[in-house]
Amino acid sequence: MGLLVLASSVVADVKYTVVAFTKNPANRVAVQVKGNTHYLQTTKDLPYIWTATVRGVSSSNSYRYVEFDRKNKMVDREKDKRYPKGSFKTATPNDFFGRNETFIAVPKLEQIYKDVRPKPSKVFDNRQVATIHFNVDPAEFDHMMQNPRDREIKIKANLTFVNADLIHSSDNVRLSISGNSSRKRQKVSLKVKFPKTLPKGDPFFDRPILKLRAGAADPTVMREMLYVDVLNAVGIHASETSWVRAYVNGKPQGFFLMMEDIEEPFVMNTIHRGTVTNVTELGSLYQMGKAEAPMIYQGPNAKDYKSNVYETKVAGPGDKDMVKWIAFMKDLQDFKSSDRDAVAFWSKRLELDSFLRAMAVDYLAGAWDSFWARGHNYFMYLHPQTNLWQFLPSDFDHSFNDDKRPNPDLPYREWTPKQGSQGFTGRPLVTKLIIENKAINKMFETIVLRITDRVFNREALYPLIDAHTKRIANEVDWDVKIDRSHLPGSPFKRSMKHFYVDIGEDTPKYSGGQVLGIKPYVKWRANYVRANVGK
Ligand SMILES: *[C@@H]1O[C@H](CO)[C@@H](O)[C@H](O)[C@H]1NC(C)=O
Ligand SMILES: *[C@@H]1O[C@H](CO)[C@@H](O)[C@H](O)[C@H]1NC(C)=O
Ligand SMILES: *[C@@H]1O[C@H](CO)[C@@H](O)[C@H](O)[C@H]1NC(C)=O
Ligand SMILES: CC(=O)N[C@H]1CO[C@H](CO)[C@@H](O)[C@@H]1O
Repeated sequence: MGLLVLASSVVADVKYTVVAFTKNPANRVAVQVKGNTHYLQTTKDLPYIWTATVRGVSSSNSYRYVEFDRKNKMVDREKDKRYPKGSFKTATPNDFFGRNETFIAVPKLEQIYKDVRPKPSKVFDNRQVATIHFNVDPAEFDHMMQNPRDREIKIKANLTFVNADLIHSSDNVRLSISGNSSRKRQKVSLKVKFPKTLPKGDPFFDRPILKLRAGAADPTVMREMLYVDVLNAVGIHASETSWVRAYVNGKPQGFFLMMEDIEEPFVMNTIHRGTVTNVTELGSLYQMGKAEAPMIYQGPNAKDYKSNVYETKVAGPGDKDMVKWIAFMKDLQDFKSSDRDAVAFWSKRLELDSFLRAMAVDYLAGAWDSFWARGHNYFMYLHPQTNLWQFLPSDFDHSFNDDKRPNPDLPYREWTPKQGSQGFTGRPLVTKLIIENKAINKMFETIVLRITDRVFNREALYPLIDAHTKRIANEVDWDVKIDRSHLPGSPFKRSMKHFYVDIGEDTPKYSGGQVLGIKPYVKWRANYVRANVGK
């Protein structure tokens, strides 16, 4: 046996590939393996991707990357060795300099409702951190970054996306700043739109409109990822999510959460699973989130509604001037919560069960900037085949005890703000169905308890939170050290202390009031729900 291993390792060659942004453009990267140092090569087009095939080594040899200056003096050396553990044979994955764990295993949550995820895309994989590099005109980019509130600024960029298995370049993507309140901060979110998105033949693995979410309001940068993990486990359509470190013209831009934006390609590929490729076959899609969007009927005409509340993204067949959406709100207005046929009534209009699951997660995760509490951050899609509305949640950074809210002991009935409280106009889809109708309330409580028993609890979520923590800690550490002092907006004052405090600890004691961090929040909310819901 030993002889065999020896024989195979003697004849093997290994190709090493690492992404490295050297301290100086004249510097070179090398790999140290079996006591020897071998220089890696790069190309003019992709000067940060380094490769070399080394003879006479095997995948069982540990290795490490180093950086030399032009006088062959070593100026950097990876702190940690890389122990491949037989995970590749003749070529390393695309490694990243200074990060020895190219993959970190992430536990899977139990799939407790039907999995509605699309076919996995090569781009989204939360076991790894991808690198995105943008080549831009420096003056154009600077102009955009200095004017984050100007929504008209969109620049061209040439992009290269590198993850462990893939190197993909696209020229002439459209780059802009995205978000609303986050535009006030030094670290802004970005939007990337690939050219020729529609119809088929899209250049980025069917995910052509992406956001790089800065997480400027979330010191853990993890809340949205966790929220999507939970949505996936309970069978709600959600944007795919991946970690990325971004560079612009060779300089660090920051650590982001890359998410697909909810636009036509999302509906085609995620909801219709690629069976629809022509926009004309889509149903109606409405976006809500810029102002409180309570789904309250105010009249039969589009002009009866403020223009920024319900935004038509796609007008499906037979829909114009919001007629289909207004009809839904009218039905909601006419519905009496004492109706004994409520389930049948709503099952003809709404994907009722998935709406209830989305609301269960909204309440459990305490998403205080989402539909239930604020009327924000959701879409409604009228599926053209079933003719049912689908509730699609989006934007989850204000969740999991963000800003120390809500109190874990808050009953779900109080998650709807009271009439008359600051600007609140009501939430009939929640109050009439979930709170007041007996049959639907029973369905909702059953769902909340099922999710709490199997997914939203300490046992299931702590290992996942720990894996994400391990995965991103050194990326966050890199991010918080980036100098953003030349940018407008409120300073990005962060440290690793904020990161760990906001993730929080497994506190043994708690007796009402506020908790600090994602972990204790999950634990105490699950305990609260188990002790109080359905009793
Ligand atoms: C990365 O480095 C750490 C610390 O030296 C080590 O424990 C770990 O096994 C290394 N991981 C890999 C994949 O080599
Ligand atoms: C992007 O690539 C095109 C070639 O496809 C080139 O003409 C252009 O100069 C590049 N832009 C930048 C900013 O590098
Ligand atoms: C999309 O469908 C419309 C209506 O059927 C048709 O006119 C159009 O050519 C189609 N577009 C593509 C790109 O197939
Ligand atoms: C910073 C920023 O652009 N905020 C805007 C968010 O959206 C509201 C409503 O459209 C605007 O009033 C804010 O100026």
